[in-house]
Order: sequence, then C-alpha cells, then structure tokens
Amino acid sequence: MTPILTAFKLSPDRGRGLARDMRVRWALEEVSQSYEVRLVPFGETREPGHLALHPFGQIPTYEEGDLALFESGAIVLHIAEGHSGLLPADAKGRARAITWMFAAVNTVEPPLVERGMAALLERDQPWFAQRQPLLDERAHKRLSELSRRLGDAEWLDGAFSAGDLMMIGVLFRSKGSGILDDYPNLAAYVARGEARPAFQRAFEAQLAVFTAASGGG
Ligand code: GTB
Repeated sequence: MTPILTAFKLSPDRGRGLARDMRVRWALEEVSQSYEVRLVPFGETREPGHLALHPFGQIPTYEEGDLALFESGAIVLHIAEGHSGLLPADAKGRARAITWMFAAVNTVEPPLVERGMAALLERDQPWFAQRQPLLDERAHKRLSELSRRLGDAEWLDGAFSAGDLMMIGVLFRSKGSGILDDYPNLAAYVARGEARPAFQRAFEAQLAVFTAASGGG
C-alpha cells in the first residue's frame, strides 16, 4: 500500500527542505518505501477535509490505508517500526533510538524554533532586542549539551537511526541562522546526514514541488 503524505504546494521555505514533510520523505527514502504526496495550498490546511486528518491544521499528514497520522516524529517512528534500517534490532538499542527521537522534537527543537520564529516574526517588536539574548542563551544551552554528548561520534548511539534522522532534521532547520558554526561537531553531523543518498533524494523531491508550483520548472 503506497502511503500518502501532505506537503505545502508552495512552501514558504522555497524548497529549502525546512518544512517538516522533509523528515518524513527522508525516512521513506531511507527504507526505500515509495510514496505519494498530496499538495495542500497554504490556507487550505484549515479546511474541514484537512482538519479531519490533522487537528492542528498543519502538514505533514500521513495516510496508509485506513490509518491516518500527524506529527512528523510519530510518522517517522511508524515508518521506522514497519521497515528495517532505522531502528536497531535489539530492544535496548531501539528504546535508546526512540529516546533520541523524543529528545529531538521535545528538548532540542523548541528553543531552536522559538529563536528562529522570533527572528522571523518579531524583529520589529519593541521588546525583541531585550528578548533575543534569552532566546540565544536557551538555544546555545541545548546545542552545547548535545555537542558535548555527540563528541567525535559519527551518530548519536551506534549506527545511524531514526534518532539521528529526527535530530539532524531539527538541526538542519537552524543551519541557515549560523548558530551551528559555534559547534563544529554538530555542523559535521548535519553534513553527514545531508550527504546520505536518501536525504538527497528527499531534498530533491521537495524542491521539485516548489520549483514546479512557482513556475520555475
Ligand atoms: N509538531 C508538528 C510536526 O512535527 O509535524 C509541527 C508541524 C508544523 O509546524 N507544520 C508547519 C505547518 O503546517 C509546516 S513545517 N504550519 C502551518 C500552520 O501551523 O498553520 C514548519 C515550517 C514552515 C515554514 C518554514 N519556512 O518557511 O522556513 C519552516 C518550517
């Protein structure tokens, strides 16, 4: 059964792989699972049809027969559990990989997104200059903790897993802000993820959507 995911028809990131369908595409490519994409115009995520799939009116969603999922982390976990290659075979290694998936979305992503959104949407607010150092500090705290744990390792816990996929997906989004430049091992970790053929196929696929929708191809 070919799964169907939703993505923005014209993503505000202009196909730079920053929207969260990228993680799901990457996971599907890692396990060689073909998929279809239903493109949703930005405003239509609030329409009843989409809200039936995603209570918060967001992308991505994932449909596989009569199963409908939302939340990129849950979708990636579902894919990883249904195929080999993204979770270790042993129960303890599997539990640790899943722990890293939660750490990515629940511990590392929030301060990075908060900082990024403030820079994007709140720059003109009178309190922005006062708040920015606090947001910087929170983001740097998490990155330095993660950097310390990763050290010189290639991946977070042994072989590449869904934990790395989610963590790199989170870090990748902050790359453009320059914040990873302070953490050469994290920058190299993200680059290792980006170099994976599955990442590249996923990136090209989402870029092709934007290029076509914007009349560029
Ligand atoms: N926790 C959810 C998940 O992991 O799936 C978060 C999903 C989410 O935030 N989806 C965003 C969305 O649908 C798109 S990816 N937003 C519409 C809405 O909330 O109404 C976030 C995103 C959007 C744009 C950029 N960008 O332009 O750079 C980057 C990331």
